[in-house]
Amino acid sequence: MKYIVLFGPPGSGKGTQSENIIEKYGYGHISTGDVLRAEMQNNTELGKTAKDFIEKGQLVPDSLIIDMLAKTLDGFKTAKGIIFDGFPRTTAQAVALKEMLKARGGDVSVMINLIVSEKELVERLLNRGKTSGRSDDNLETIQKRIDTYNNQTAPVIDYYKGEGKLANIEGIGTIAAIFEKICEKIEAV
Ligand code: B4P
Repeated sequence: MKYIVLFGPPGSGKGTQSENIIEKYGYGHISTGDVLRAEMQNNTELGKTAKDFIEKGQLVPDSLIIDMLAKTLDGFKTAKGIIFDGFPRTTAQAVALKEMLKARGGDVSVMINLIVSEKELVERLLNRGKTSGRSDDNLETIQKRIDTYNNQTAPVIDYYKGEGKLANIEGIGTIAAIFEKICEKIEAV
């Protein structure tokens, strides 16, 4: 089974490109952001806790995310591949993912890192905010999310570089052109 980590700052196109990957390859999809938003919508205990962090542009604590991911992963035993969208977001999450996959006899196949300038990220997210209804798509929270990414999430790049799994992709251009580059990386592993 291929395990693909789709990585990048907020607004880099992880969710957008995940949809294309699912359509072309039929892979299972785990988006920690989508799962958290569903929990928030259903007003569960996890959702209530997550809301406080998400609205401040902060990460939800590792222990909650890792638990949630382990449960979701069990639902994909027969998939040809799995895309991790928005996970891992800390080095501790990356280490936990390695352990979870090892227990299943697997490992991350490739980590695709979408590189997008901060100016473009802010523009995209403000634009998405006009229709998304997401409480974190406003200028103040977007800036905090980008800071959180730089401080806590960007170190994950070095982790996968060390594992020999890093594949950088320029994330600016048409969605179709970026998708083509992503496919090349997926098919190479
Ligand atoms: P996520 O749901 O993962 O969302 P994201 O990073 O904001 O967006 P993504 O990169 O998927 O952008 P998209 O494709 O939509 O996270 C939300 C929050 O949940 C986090 O801030 C955090 O608090 C919490 N969370 C999630 N996972 C966590 C974890 N593992 N640990 C702790 N906390 C966690 O693209 C954005 C916009 O750009 C769209 O409007 C799209 O149409 C547009 N776009 C995409 N590609 C484009 C292109 N090539 N050109 C022009 N526009 C493009």
